[in-house]
Amino acid sequence: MSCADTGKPPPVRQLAYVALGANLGQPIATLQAALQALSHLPAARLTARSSLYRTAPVGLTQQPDFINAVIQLEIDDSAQLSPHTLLANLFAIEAHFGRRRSIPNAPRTLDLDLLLYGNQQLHTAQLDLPHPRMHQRAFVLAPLLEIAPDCHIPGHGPAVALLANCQDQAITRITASS
Ligand code: PH2
Ligand code: MG
Ligand code: MG
Repeated sequence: MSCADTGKPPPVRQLAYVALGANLGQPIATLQAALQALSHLPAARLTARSSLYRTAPVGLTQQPDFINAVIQLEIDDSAQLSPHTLLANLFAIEAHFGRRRSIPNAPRTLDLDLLLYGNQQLHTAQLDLPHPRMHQRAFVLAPLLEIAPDCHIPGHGPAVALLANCQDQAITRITASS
């Protein structure tokens, strides 16, 4: 039955974006398995995934290259999946893949960062939205633009213009998106 048949307004949907990163263990296999786990998140549909990228480490440079990707999630407002609950679900997947938290920017088996949740701008102890460094990182912006070419980052502007400022950061696309 369509929404028109019920007389109810169509559900309001939010798009959220999550960055995946790994540089310990078997990063490609981990990201592929993590994509499977992310496709089973409660109350969110995985609606697009970028290619995988091999990227030079940003920040702490004496560590292995990363494999990075970005996914899009579609969330019905009726699902009442708050950004904080989504974040908790992402942390549970990180833990499942053996993530241990030590110093900031340390090598990791799996990092899942909530980048955007609709146009929300939010600053709490647990979560900042948009992700506070995403606008400076080619390893986030390039895969994001692959699946959301018109993306605007609240407070920073069009992602395409922001990526142009990151040309010194080495990234290579290694697999096709699907
Ligand atoms: N994550 C970081 C710090 N530096 N560099 C690359 N290339 N990819 C990452 O995912 C990454 C990083 C902190 O989360
Ligand atoms: Mg991160
Ligand atoms: Mg993180």
